Amino acid sequence: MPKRLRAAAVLAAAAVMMVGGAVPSATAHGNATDPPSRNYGCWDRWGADFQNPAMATEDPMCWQAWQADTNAMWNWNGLYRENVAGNHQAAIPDGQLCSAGRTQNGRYAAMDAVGDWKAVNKPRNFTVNVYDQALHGGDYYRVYITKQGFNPITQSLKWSDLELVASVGRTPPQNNTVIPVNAGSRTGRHIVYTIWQASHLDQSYYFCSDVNFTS
Ligand SMILES: [Cu+2]
Repeated sequence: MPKRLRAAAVLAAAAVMMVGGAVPSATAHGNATDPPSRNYGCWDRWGADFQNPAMATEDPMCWQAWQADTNAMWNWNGLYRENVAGNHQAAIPDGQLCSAGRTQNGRYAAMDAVGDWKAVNKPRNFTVNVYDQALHGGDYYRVYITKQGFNPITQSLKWSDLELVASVGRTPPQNNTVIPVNAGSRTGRHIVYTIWQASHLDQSYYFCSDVNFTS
């Protein structure tokens, strides 16, 4: 959608919210912005140029995601499930971790595609930034990283591939929650998997971020 139309759509959504008195959580949530999750990264890199055919070769995993469902990027802040009651592993089957179990009628299913997603370089000590656009706050945040030996370019992500490396408890509403993470002795390509349990209701977010550990 051209930028002008996107702005109009945002205004229209805002008008509906004001008329209906709906809570902002209906349209504004959040995502992991650094290291960027798959759908946030694709929106950030290509949102203003998503029909550029160069994406097919420069950023093929984003290309397949845009072809599959542009709404996964326009709704970059909506990758969540509700009423999971903390049973994340029961709610999300192996192979569907990056789409939150094909949540929202499969809108984010392309995030589960196995391949060479763009990865950002990180040192072993780094931070995960979760952008809480809607100021939900958090009951907790949990950060997992794939075990050394897992190859995100060729393997589908399972729960058993992950190790918990950081967790944060109750967090007041704030736009950016910065979580320090130590990746241990990991090297090379990995997936950082972040769960954000929002506080305003039982709303759980799941983010796959592709990284390359360089030190
Ligand atoms: Cu929300």
